[in-house]
Amino acid sequence: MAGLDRRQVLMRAGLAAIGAGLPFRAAAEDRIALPFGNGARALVRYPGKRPLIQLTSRPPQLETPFSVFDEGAITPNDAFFVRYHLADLPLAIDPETYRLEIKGHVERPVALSLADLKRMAPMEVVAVNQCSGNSRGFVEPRVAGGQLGNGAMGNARWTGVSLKAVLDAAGMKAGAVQVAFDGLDGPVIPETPDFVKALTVDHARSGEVMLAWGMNGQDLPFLNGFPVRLVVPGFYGTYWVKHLGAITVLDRPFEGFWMKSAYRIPDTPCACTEPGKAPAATVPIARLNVRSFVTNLSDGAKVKAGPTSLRGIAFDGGSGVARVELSTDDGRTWIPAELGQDLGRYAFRTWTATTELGAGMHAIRVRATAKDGAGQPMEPQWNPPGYMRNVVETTRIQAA
Ligand SMILES: Nc1nc2c(c(=O)[nH]1)N[C@H]1C(S)=C(S)[C@@H](COP(=O)(O)O)O[C@H]1N2
Ligand SMILES: [Mo]
Repeated sequence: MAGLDRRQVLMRAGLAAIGAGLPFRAAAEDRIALPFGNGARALVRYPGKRPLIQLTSRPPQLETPFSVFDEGAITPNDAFFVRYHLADLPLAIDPETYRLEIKGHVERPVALSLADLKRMAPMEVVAVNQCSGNSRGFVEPRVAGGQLGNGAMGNARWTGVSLKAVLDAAGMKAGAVQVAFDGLDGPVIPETPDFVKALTVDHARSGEVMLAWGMNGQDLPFLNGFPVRLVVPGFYGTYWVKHLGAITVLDRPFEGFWMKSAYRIPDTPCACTEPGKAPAATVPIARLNVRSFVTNLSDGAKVKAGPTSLRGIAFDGGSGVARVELSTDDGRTWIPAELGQDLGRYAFRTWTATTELGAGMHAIRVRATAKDGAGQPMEPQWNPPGYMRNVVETTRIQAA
């Protein structure tokens, strides 16, 4: 393999292994149990990743072990979760010949190389990518779909160019209403609809949506969208199209399966329905709701009685975290946590608190309130696809 350095050779070999659908199965002891029925999972190691929790192997779907979120506000690239819908992954992308097409309802269709994109004015944002179905495994009554714990989320510093600048290079024509994004992955059988997502023209031109090639100061890992992915701060991961191949400006709303039929939520203020009930009307999923987690103690942990340090993370869809509070008395009283460094309104916000725990069992509840006033419900809300779970989380702890 002339012209390739050792790292590239290793990467090629790893990609070939992903393509061959190798199970990457770890030793039998490398298994964990997520805390719900049928929660037994293998921890597997993919190229460029530390051992992650495997949901499926074809396509690869990997969840971040929750302890990673206690390492800091930034989720390391090798621990970042992976989600694909389609098993035909674009393993042979050559960054030299890669082109991103901008076409459709534009004055001048263009095909930009990675070098072209990197010559444009760069921008950065720290933002949370969270799958709509994160935490679905906890939903009761249970719903169909990937039974995820809380690890289908991550927070990274994304580097790239603004989508607006790229659209301006092609010149949108009057009458454009939406912009569609197609990744280079595809279905293995032609009956499966290709993964294409769309944003409104106003959102696409907001200046916040990015074409990112960098993640935490490095190239995007292959499994997180190499060489270029969409970053839609504040919006669920489904819009963050990986391995971007084509951007198409449309003069009518996009009607493809992944917008029209999938990733839709009840058109109600809570995005919820009565458990078991189908919604009367649905809309495409959009912004993240507010969530918070304890990261340093897991459910069932044992601690020494006395002052106990707690820490964790909180985030929302872009208004920013106003406050985080803790309760040890089933939500009757709440004590404020101290917020950590502010990495921007789309980022994880770390928090710390100390509480006095006498000997015995304790249920620690954590809730965040966003700057737009939104909070978290004490009781879980339900919808048929199991999206947007944001109940106040409870961590049971034994102090002795
Ligand atoms: N090309 C492509 N992009 C995609 C997807 C996909 O299946 N193919 N899945 C989306 C979904 S549903 C999520 S949650 C995020 C996950 O991003 P990650 O794999 O980098 O964690 O990718 C999004 N982008
Ligand atoms: Mo997702």
